[in-house]
Amino acid sequence: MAVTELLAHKEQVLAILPEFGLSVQRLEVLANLDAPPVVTVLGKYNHGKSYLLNVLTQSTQFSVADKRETLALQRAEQEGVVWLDAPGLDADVYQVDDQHAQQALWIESDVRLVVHAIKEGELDASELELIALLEQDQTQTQRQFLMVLTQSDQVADEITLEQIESQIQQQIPQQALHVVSAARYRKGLDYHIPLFVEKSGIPELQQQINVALQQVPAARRYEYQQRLAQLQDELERQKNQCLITQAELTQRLQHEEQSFSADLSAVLEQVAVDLADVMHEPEVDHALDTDTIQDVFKITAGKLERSRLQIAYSRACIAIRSVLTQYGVASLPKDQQVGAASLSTVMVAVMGVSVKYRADLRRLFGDPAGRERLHKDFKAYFERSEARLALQAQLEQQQTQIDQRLAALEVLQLWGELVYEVQ
Ligand SMILES: Nc1nc2c(ncn2[C@@H]2O[C@H](COP(=O)(O)OP(=O)(O)O)[C@@H](O)[C@H]2O)c(=O)[nH]1
Ligand SMILES: [Mg+2]
Repeated sequence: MAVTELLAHKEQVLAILPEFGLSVQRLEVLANLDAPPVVTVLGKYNHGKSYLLNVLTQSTQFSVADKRETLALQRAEQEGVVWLDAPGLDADVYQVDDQHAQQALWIESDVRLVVHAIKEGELDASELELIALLEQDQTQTQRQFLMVLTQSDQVADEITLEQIESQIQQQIPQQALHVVSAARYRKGLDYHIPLFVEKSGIPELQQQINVALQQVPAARRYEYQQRLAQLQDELERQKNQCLITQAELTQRLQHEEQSFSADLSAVLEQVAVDLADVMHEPEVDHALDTDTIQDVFKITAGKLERSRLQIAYSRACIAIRSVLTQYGVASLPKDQQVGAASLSTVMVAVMGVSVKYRADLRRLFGDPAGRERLHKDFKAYFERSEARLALQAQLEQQQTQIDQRLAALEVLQLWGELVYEVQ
């Protein structure tokens, strides 16, 4: 039941936290409370992993050879414990069957036995790297591993053995070393020589493994909670980051709107002041004079007045346009644009194509209601300007991301309740 729930919702979590794929897979394993504990041997090939497993399981089911034998995972279940023989740790083998090794190492196993043949001397870089990872993992998740130095019978004398052992101890001071000879143990059994069995180190190792196995249920519970908490922390962190970005965007939107409004009002007021003279109704308005055919090449009072109005109007337009340009409100929204670029400007859309008469100027700029209408119209185009819409879209995107993270957090909450009743 619980495992099914995990499977049903894990994609929702993985979609947001793809880098936690391994952790989610491990959670799935841990969610299966009835699963038997899993012991895995790890180490370089030919160091005696399979042989050791055969001895520990008192069987011959793991294939032993002097060549690269174990390429795939081999598995045996015995008395409620699953034993896994992982492929060799060596770089080339590791690449071929990396999947299997990773699966065994990080996803399936509860107890790891790191096997190193003592006759090979010190641990090499790849072994040390693995041990560092395992130490880190153990600290974080309480998942255990044991260091097993095998084939002790292959070392010439006791002094050499101790020398190598102390060298290795210096390399990994935190770890207890379990020195064993699986061959000696087997010989002891086969030929009924108890001293060989005793001296093989295998009974002590078995005991240590048993201790580790007894701790598995508690360790699993701890690991489950740890991993869940880690995912939760990451989701919370991301959600909070989105909230901060969202607040910043909202503030920016508000700030820009206020400052656009203020600048626009200021320029419209200034235009009204600048045009006051021109808008003032004279006793005789020559602008209204109609010119006759004889006046074509003459400078008339009507022409002079009309050009005065037009120049004043142009100045007003330039002042307003500079504010629009400053806020990126030069062109119409895409859906309103027409073929002629000049007609696609916000100025033309709001002001009309031309203004010739004093009454027009008064209507547009002189009357507070006229200025208010201009303000409203320009503001509407401001709200639909490209930069503004992009900001709005960003804001919505943040909300989507927040919602996704909240939903994933609910899934995790459920995982906690379903499996170990994590609060
Ligand atoms: N003398 C001796 N040989 C061993 C011992 N353990 C393994 N071997 C031999 O070492 C070789 C490699 O062992 P194997 O278990 O296949 O190594 P793996 O590749 O790590 O699984 C085989 O020939 C085994 O017989 C041991 O304790 N003593
Ligand atoms: Mg093997």
